[in-house]
Amino acid sequence: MQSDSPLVGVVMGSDSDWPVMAAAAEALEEFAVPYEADVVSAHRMPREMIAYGEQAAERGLRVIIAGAGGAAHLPGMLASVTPLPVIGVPVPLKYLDGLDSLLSIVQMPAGIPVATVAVGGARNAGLLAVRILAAADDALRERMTEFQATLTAQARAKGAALRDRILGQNTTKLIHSDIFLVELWYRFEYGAAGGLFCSCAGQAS
Ligand code: RP5
Repeated sequence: MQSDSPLVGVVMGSDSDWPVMAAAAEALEEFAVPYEADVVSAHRMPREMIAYGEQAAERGLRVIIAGAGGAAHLPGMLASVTPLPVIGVPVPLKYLDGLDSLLSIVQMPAGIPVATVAVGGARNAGLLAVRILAAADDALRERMTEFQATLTAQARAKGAALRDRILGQNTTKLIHSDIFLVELWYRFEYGAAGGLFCSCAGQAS
């Protein structure tokens, strides 16, 4: 939930990043982790961006999720002025499919880490922030473990459904090939008339 005492700051270079970044906020809400969301542009409001990074820890934030597109300097610049863990989300723009954003965020120099998720991977950024907080919070870690168990159950159910579907197709193929063999035998035993009877019977079934 958006909170007066947020633990996670979800920031982005522009409100146009929100359709991607909203998934990070949703993940935090699923785990009832208080967060704040805002636009903090590295290029258009650099002084405010630096102030945000410098004050984040003393304001009570514990993790920053920063998303940006194109020349995406926001996550790295925030990481350079805060001791908090920063998770970078490469936001894909109209050109270059987000590769520009990814490379701008991921290629940090030694000493200033940014944990970069996949292009458009804001949900994982939210889940990673939950895991970071959960490392020192038993109840939150328990919820993460339960969440992971639901993913396992879903994946198993998908496998079972797929196996059923394939089994169903193979059974149908077997039934068709059995009908074909019976028809061949009828033709052999009774000639064309028998074969005609069997074809009709096969179609009727
Ligand atoms: C980046 O420029 C922002 O993070 C956004 O992805 C991109 C475009 O911003 P707008 O022109 O839509 O404001 O800094």
